Amino acid sequence: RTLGLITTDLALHAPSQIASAVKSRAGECGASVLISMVEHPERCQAALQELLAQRVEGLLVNVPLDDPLAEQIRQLAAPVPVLFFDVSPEAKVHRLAFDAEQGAKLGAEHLLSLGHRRIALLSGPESSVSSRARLAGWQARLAQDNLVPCAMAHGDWSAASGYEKGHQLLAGSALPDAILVANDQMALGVMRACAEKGIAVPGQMSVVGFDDTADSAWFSPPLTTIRQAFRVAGERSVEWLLSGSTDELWQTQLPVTLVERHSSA
Ligand code: IPT
Repeated sequence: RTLGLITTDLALHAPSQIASAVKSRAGECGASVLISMVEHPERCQAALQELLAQRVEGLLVNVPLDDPLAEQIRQLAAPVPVLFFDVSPEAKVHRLAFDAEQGAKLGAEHLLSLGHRRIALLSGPESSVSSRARLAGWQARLAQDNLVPCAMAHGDWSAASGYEKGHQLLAGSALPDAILVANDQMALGVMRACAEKGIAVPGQMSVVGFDDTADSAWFSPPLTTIRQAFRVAGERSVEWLLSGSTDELWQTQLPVTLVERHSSA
């Protein structure tokens, strides 16, 4: 049995950990996985055609896609079922996704409970569905306490962009108390920027990430973050595709949790 995975850049930690989980669970089930990596969402159709030509019997798509493109891919693939990881809850497609709103809320509430009020946001790319959902979640939670972010920037998920945008957020005369970062790789870059400016984490600045990828416990200091259980997502997705009951619309939200380590105080 053969499945297909269309994924965004595997050099990023989260997609590579999802791909790894998909591969191992499929292997345990005696299935193989053909992986196609796309640099741009518009390349998904071509990747889809290639995988269909190789007779995959189910497809996983981990590329941030707006609703119309996701629905188009579902139609092009039919009758082969397609499960999406990174689409909005409104898309009429099979979806297995983490609760971005809850994750954002947990991160913001953690900082608020520590007494922080000057909170800066480092969001992901505006083109990403999940990045927009995390940003909206942060803003909504801050607004509940009548707060607005003291500064804001967008990175591209990479540590390099976290470093560059981190320096931007730290450039003003009044420093933030804390920074909410949309993923752990960017948080790594932010902590490097803090170190270069002699700003102590967590003494002078709290940093909270999002993902809890395998390396995040080894950052210095170990990163406080929102855990998305990538292994569980990979496993559940494969199990569903191989279950043979993929006719009914399947939309599952996976919970996220706050992992308190030492980058926040
Ligand atoms: C999302 C990650 O949180 C982020 O760090 C980045 O790697 C992004 O993927 C790449 O698209 S997780 C996704 C399943 C929403």
